Amino acid sequence: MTNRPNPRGLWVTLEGGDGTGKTTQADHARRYLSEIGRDVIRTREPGGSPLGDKLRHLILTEEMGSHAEALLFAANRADHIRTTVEPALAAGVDVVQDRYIDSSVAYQGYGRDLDPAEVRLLNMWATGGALPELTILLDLDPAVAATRVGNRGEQDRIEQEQDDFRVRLRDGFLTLAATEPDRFVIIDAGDTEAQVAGRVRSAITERLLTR
Ligand code: T5A
Repeated sequence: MTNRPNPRGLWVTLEGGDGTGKTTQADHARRYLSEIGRDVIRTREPGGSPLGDKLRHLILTEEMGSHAEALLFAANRADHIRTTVEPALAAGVDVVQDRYIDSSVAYQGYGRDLDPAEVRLLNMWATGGALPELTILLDLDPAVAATRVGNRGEQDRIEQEQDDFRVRLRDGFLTLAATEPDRFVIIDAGDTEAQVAGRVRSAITERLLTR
C-alpha cells in the first residue's frame, strides 16, 4: 500500500464537536484499515487506558473549574500516550483515536475561558509533543450536531453546553485546521454515514500513500 514503507503504525485522530459522528467514523476507519491488512487498534479520549477510564468518569460527572478540567484531560492524555498509543505505534500497529489534543484546545481554550495557546502548550508538555500523522476534522453545523446528540437521550456535563459554546467550538476547530493544513483534513459530516465514511477512507488512503 505504501510507496515508502514506514515501520511505525499510522496514527489517525478524529476531531469535531459532540455529535459530529466521530465514534461512528472511528469504527469505519478501524474496519477499513483492518480490511486492507493492517494491524489496528481503536481508542478514545477521555479514556483509553485503565487510569484514563477513571479520569473519564470524573471529568464527565463532577462539576469543576476550567483549569482543573484542562489538567485532568492532560493527565489522561499523558497516561494514554505512554501506556497505549506510543507502544502500539512503535510495534507497527495503526491507532485510530477518537479525540486528542485538538479537543482540549478547542473545548477548554476556544470554547471555555482558557488561552488556547496555553492549553496547547500544557498538552504538548504532557505528551512529549506527540502529534498524529493525520487528523480528520468532522465539520458539522452545531444545530444539526445538537439534534443528533439530543436524539440519543441523556447528555453528559460537557454535551449540555449552550449554542454559543458550540459555535465557538466549531470556529476553534476550523482555526486549528487552518493552522496545520498538512496534518488536518476537513470533512463535511453533514451527509449520510456511508458518504462520510467514504471520505474518511480516501483521506486515510492518501496519507498511507504519501508517508
Ligand atoms: N472533551 C474531550 C473536552 O472538553 N476536552 C478534551 O480534551 C476531550 C478529549 C467527551 C466530552 O469531553 C469533551 C468533548 C465531549 O463533550 P464523549 O462521550 O467522548 O465525551 O463525547 P463525543 O466524543 O462528543 O462523542 P459523541 O458520541 O457525543 O459524538 P460523536 O462520537 O461525534 O458522534 P456519534 O458517532 O456517536 O454520532 C452521534 C449520533 O449521530 C448519528 C449516530 O448514529 C449517533 O446516534 N450519526 C449520524 N446521523 C446522521 N448522519 C450521519 N452521517 C451520522 N453519523 C452519526
